[in-house]
Order: sequence, then structure tokens, then C-alpha cells
Amino acid sequence: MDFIFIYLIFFKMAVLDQLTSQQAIDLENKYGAHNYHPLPVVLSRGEGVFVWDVEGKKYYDFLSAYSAVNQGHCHPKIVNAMTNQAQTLTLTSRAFYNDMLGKFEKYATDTFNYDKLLPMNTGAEAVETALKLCRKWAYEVKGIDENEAEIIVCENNFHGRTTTIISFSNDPVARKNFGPYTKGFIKIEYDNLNALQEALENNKNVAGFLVEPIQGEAGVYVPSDGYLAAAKDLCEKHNVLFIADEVQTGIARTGRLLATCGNCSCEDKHCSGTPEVKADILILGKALSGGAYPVSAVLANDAIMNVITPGNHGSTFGGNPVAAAIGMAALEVIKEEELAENAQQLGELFRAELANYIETSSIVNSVRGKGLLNAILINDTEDSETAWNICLKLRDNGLLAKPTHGNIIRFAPPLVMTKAQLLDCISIIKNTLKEFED
Ligand code: IF1
Repeated sequence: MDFIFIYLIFFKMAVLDQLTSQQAIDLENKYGAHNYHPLPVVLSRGEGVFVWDVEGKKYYDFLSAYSAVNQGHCHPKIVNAMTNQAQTLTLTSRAFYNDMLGKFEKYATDTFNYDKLLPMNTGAEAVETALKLCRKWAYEVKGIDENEAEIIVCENNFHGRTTTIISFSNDPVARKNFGPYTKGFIKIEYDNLNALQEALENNKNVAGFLVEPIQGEAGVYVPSDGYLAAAKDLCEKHNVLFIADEVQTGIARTGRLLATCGNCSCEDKHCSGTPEVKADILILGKALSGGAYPVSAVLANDAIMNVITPGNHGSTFGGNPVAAAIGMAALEVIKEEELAENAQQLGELFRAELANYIETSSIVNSVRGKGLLNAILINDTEDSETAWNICLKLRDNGLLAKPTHGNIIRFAPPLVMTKAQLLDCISIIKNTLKEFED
């Protein structure tokens, strides 16, 4: 009897191991909530800039799990750190100390030049943490009356999916029928200094300004040169905290360690762009783990972070030893392999090549971005299927990317890509686009 039972378990596992793409898709459709509309491709392995589907077809990954896999899939150094720590100690909760968290906190605060770090897991949690930190600072340091603090945010922002965060989103799909919404947010146009100045002058209870250095979800919208630095100056003038959400733009993605990089202590090589601004509160996630594990963090100096006292905030998993080991390895890889510099150089090449293609193209309007966070604008309406169909063809031709906002395609490969690989990808993209030209 037992024998038959064990045999059945193995048989079932064997069946599960050999799923076809269609079977895997059917399973998710039947048993999973329909909160995503994935490109139909089922991946089962990744290495560096490549992923493989269950039938063994190989693809260039041009999404990098929304910029979480900057260090490349299954980076050996990160996987080693993870497996070693997983075999030693995985979770203590913060009820006790562990011997990894302090090391990670020291390493990360040295890297980004802040006094302190507060560890969390997902990007949305880190954004929530930053909002709470900012409000508490406003009441206890700035002296705003209780419950009156306001935080300025930008139109078309994307900061995550919690009830508070979607309260200040203006994407109806992300927001509708999830009310009642959290109060205390003022929305202004992105990349508009006058709007920021007006909001600061007309509201005496502003505690912070939350901004993405490049708006990702909005379609890789890069603000005007000098916008971030001028916005920071305005915030300083009004004693308002400048909060940078670098969940997507951080960790070398845009050709610098941070898109706001100004004052961090990294070597010049990693900071190959013009210094911009040092945020009062820095939010990191995604590639802080190289995609191996959810690791996020909020960084600030003591004058701000010290308003947080025991019991104010926390998370069972935040700052666990596996996350700490992975976070340190992930940052080491960025520095050792000079990935910011590589992103900067390959990004220039990518945009130059695409700009050249666009000159004679009827299907692509423009290319924009920074480092290896780029997007092309398809010459069609937002509700058209063209960008989706191009992504299906790119998939068939061995490259995975995903449309955003209907007619925009985001291109964000892992930063460990070589120049030869990028040139190969550019020819896949160009040849695919050619199939859609009139
Ligand atoms: C999804 C976009 C990327 C983020 C910024 C916080 C978070 C994100 C600036 C929350 C998350 C993701 C999540 C993702 C799609 C996505 C995205 F298209 F929406 F814009 F990356 F391109 N701040 N961004 O970009 O981090 O809680 O997810 O860890 O599927 O919702 P999270």
C-alpha cells in the first residue's frame, strides 16, 4: 500500500517536472488569480543575460524582472552567498540579533553614504516605510500639527500596490474600487519645477516630496536635465524631505550606482554621470538582491532615522540573515564587475543604434532612457495591439520584452551583458521591427 502511495507521489512529481508551456499556462490560468497578463512564454532556467523556456528555447532577457536581475540570472556569487547562509541560519526575526544584518547595514550605508538603513523585503514595503518615516519626522522634528502632514507626489507615479500607495496613483486600473483611499498626498505634474514650487508655497504642512528619478511605469520618462537637483534645492528651502524611490532606477541600472547619485562614496568609475542630488530618504529594492530574494531598504541619516524607535515599524522577514548575505553579495557584484560603467556605455550604444534605425522607420517614433533602462515609442494608439504583437515576434526571434502603457516597449537587459551580445540583440530588435514597417 505504502509502496503504491510513494510510487504515486513520484509519478505525480515526474508529471509536474515535464510540463509543456501550454500546460503551465493552463495551470496558472485555472488555479492562480488573474492579476497579471504575462507574455505567453514559460521560463524554467536562467543564466546571466539568458533565460530558457521549458521546451529548451533560449532567449535574451530584456526585462530583467523589472530591473531586479541587474547582476544577471543566478549570479554565482549571489547564489553562493544565498545557499551558504541558507544552510547556516535563515531567520531569527528581529526579536533577536543575527550576525549578518549589522554587516549588511554597514556595507550598504558605506556604499550609499548614509548613517542608517532600515531593512524590508519588497519595494512597496520600503516605500511605505519611507512615508511613515517622513511623517514621523514631520511631527517630531519639523513640528507639523498632528495628522496634518502632506507628502507631494507626481502624476503617473508608480511606487507599488499597497492601499496607501495606490491612494496617490492616478492609474485607474491600479486604483479603482480599492477605496477608501489614504489622505495626505498632493499630486503635481512630474518634471515641473513651477508646480513643485507652488505646492510648497501654498501648503505649510508639507513633510516630503516623493519622486522617481526616472518614471518607469509611465514609460521610462526621463525628466529634464537638472530637474532633480533643482527639486532638491526647493525642498531644502522649505524644510521638506526629498525622498527618492530608486527601487527601479537604483543599483547601476541607469549607468550610475544611483540615478540620483551625487554624494555617495563609490569610486568615480561607478559614478560616470554628472552628480545630481543626495536624497534625504533613499528607497532601494529589486536589484539590491540581484533578483535572488526580496530585499529592500530605506536609508537616511540619523537626524531623520532616529525618530524611529522600538515598536514603530518592522517586519518578520526584513533584515533576515539570508537577505543580508544576498544584499551584500549583490552590491559587491555591482562594484567588482563595474556594472554601472557597463550600463552607461551599452546604454549609449543602444540608443544611438535605435535612433539610427528610427530615422527611416514608420513604426517607431522615438527611443529614450538612461543607461540600460530604455524604451521605444511605437507609432500607434495606446489601445492598439501593435506593441504586444511586436513583443510576441521578439519572443519568437529570441528576445523577451514587455509593453507598458499599450504602445511603449521597455528594454532593460541585465547589466552583465557584453557589447557583442548587445549588438546581437540590436539586430534581433531591428529585424523584428522591420517585419512591422509598412
Ligand atoms: C508589478 C512598473 C517596473 C517601482 C518603483 C516601487 C515599486 C516598483 C519605482 C514596488 C515596482 C514593478 C512592479 C511590477 C511592475 C513594476 C514596474 F512597470 F510598474 F513600472 F518595474 F517597471 N517603486 N515596480 O517600479 O516594488 O513592491 O513590486 O517590490 O508587477 O507590479 P515591489
